[in-house]
Amino acid sequence: MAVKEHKAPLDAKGRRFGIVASRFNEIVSRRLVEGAVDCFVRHGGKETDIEVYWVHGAFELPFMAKNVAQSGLWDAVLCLGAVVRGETPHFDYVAGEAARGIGRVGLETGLPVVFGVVTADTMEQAMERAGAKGGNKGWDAAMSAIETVNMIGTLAPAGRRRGVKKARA
Ligand code: INI
Repeated sequence: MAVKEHKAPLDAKGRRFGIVASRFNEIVSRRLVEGAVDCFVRHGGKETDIEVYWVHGAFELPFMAKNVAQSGLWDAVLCLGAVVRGETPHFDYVAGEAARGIGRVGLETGLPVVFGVVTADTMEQAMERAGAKGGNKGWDAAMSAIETVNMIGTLAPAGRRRGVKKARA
């Protein structure tokens, strides 16, 4: 096949990530943050190039993520939290708004803004998805951010992409 494919290097060296995490179900969120930082460092990033902004709950993630993205300080923003159905009569609203809002922030700001929110039926399930062995959604979110940031780097300058001729000097 002659089609050119792009695969981004999974290298976090020199990158800066802002994490927005929710204090609601903090026991889960903390483990997600740890997973994300672990992934970032294992791929060449430095702990001093990652900072965490805590908000009340998952519903507040998109709002804070937008502000963090617009600060110009970060290459990507990770949104981490946990919404547990068993304890949340309005589970669908909180989880739905968080997912929709986080997606929108990425599109509006042009920065990779990744969804690392665990949605689970029980606290036990949520903890499993924030674990060390059986997978950690914070780790996955960091992987996705590293890959997306580096994929952006594979693009040609905007002028060339759109077929716009370079202005003569
Ligand atoms: N926020 C969460 O992050 N997880 C939850 O499980 C949850 N529950 O159970 O309600 C939750 N609620 C708070 C919500 O995110 C907002 O902070 C709150 O409604 C104020 O806007």
